[in-house]
Amino acid sequence: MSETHVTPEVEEPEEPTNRPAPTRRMKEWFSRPYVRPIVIICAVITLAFIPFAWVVLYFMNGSGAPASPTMTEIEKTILVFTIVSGPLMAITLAVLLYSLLARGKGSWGRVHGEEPPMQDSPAIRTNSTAVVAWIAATSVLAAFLVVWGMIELATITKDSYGSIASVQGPNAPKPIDINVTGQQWVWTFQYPDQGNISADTLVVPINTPLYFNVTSVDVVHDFWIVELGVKIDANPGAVTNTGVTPTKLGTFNIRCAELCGLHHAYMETKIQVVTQDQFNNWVREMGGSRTA
Ligand SMILES: [Cu+2]
Repeated sequence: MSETHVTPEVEEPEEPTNRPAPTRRMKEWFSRPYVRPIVIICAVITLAFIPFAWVVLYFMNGSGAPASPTMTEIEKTILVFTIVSGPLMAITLAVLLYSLLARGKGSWGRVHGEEPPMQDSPAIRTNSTAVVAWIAATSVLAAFLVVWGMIELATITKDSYGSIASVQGPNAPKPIDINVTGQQWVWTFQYPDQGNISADTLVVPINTPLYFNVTSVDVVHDFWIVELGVKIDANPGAVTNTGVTPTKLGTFNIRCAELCGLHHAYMETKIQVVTQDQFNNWVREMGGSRTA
């Protein structure tokens, strides 16, 4: 269809000019009537979307997060990924919205009814500048996300699994082992180092690495300490391990993050992050002994 509207000048072999062809093609492309509105819609959507990264964090922080270095890293990743995905979503939505909604004549118009199609330049599918720019931009973006993700994953793994190995020195707090058991529909916590006391609320001292041995006695559950950024499956017949160091005093949420039956939504309890003295007192009250 577009051939009928190609102006003769475009088809003519070009005289050598002082302006290179790609620049001229880009200029032509930008002068197309729909490019400007799409670019404007794109900019508006991007600017409107990016603040949502902070809205998400605001709601997460409302309940006390981040309460551990792990959660700090997770929040940073949410922020960066949301910001980076903003312009991408905007390009897609801008083209979609313009194609669906733009009507009438003028620079915002699209063709409909009996109106003749507007003058258009040649299609850009053979525009090597656009192809190379698009592939380069998306490759750089994908590479950035992969590298960022791997670095963050390594950091979080070090914070959790590696927290035991990294604690050294005479004054370093000794890590606390905690056996976590999920069953329909409660969590139970057992402290092997504190005289095997057990509780249905998790009480832990601040700034002390915790090491969780997680299992289940019936179906698959998922042990999730929301504000500390800990989440790992609880499988029957197997033990999974993770860890975290709480760095904020307070009471936070523990939930089950795996649909596990009728009362799954109510399979929740609390974690109380307290001072070392308070923790020692709690252990004594529970009839345990501080063997650590
Ligand atoms: Cu569950």
